[in-house]
Amino acid sequence: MVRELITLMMHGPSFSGKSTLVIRYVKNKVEKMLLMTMGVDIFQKNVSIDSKNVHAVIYDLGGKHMFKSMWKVFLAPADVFIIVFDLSSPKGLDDIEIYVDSIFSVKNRVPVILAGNKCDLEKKIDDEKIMQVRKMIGEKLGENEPIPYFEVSAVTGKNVNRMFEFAIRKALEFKEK
Ligand SMILES: Nc1nc2c(ncn2[C@@H]2O[C@H](COP(=O)(O)OP(=O)(O)OP(=O)(O)O)[C@@H](O)[C@H]2O)c(=O)[nH]1
Ligand SMILES: [Mg+2]
Repeated sequence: MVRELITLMMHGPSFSGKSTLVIRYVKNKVEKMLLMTMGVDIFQKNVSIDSKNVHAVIYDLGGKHMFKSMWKVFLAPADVFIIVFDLSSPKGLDDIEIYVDSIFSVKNRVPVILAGNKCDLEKKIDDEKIMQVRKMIGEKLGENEPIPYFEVSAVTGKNVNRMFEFAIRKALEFKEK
């Protein structure tokens, strides 16, 4: 069976829940005892989307700034990025531009999706701030529109499958162009 290879890249601040989201999607379980990702972890999942068979390779980057020099190495093969931030932290979006700019240091046209995680907790970031970031990334991509946005929870599973499937569709479209 022919499978289309898609590379998804999880990026964004440490503690935003990237690894918890990936494990929720790939293994359908909540891993509560995770340590911070030391550099990168790589996961794989076979999925069928719109009657296409996809082999999704998911790079889960460590968000700590000490891994910054490694990001460049791993970012290159991405067909789509999911930038995750923590909705429950007032500082969740504060240094998001560091992650955004690291993408554009290796790529200039690639689908990017923004994910506000931990929507099971009290929301501490207002919609206006989120919209600003969506527009800022859209502009860097040379688009007039804000980038797509999902509010998700790795703990309850809300919107997790929807978001990953959306990302895979975007990646498939991108590769077909
Ligand atoms: N309440 C709640 N907690 C979450 C959720 N997702 C992750 N967490 C918690 O947030 C913390 C950080 O999660 P990780 O998945 O390790 O974060 P990360 O983004 O991978 O962090 P780095 O690997 O350092 O970049 C952990 O204590 C998780 O249990 C969520 O949706 N809701
Ligand atoms: Mg991690």
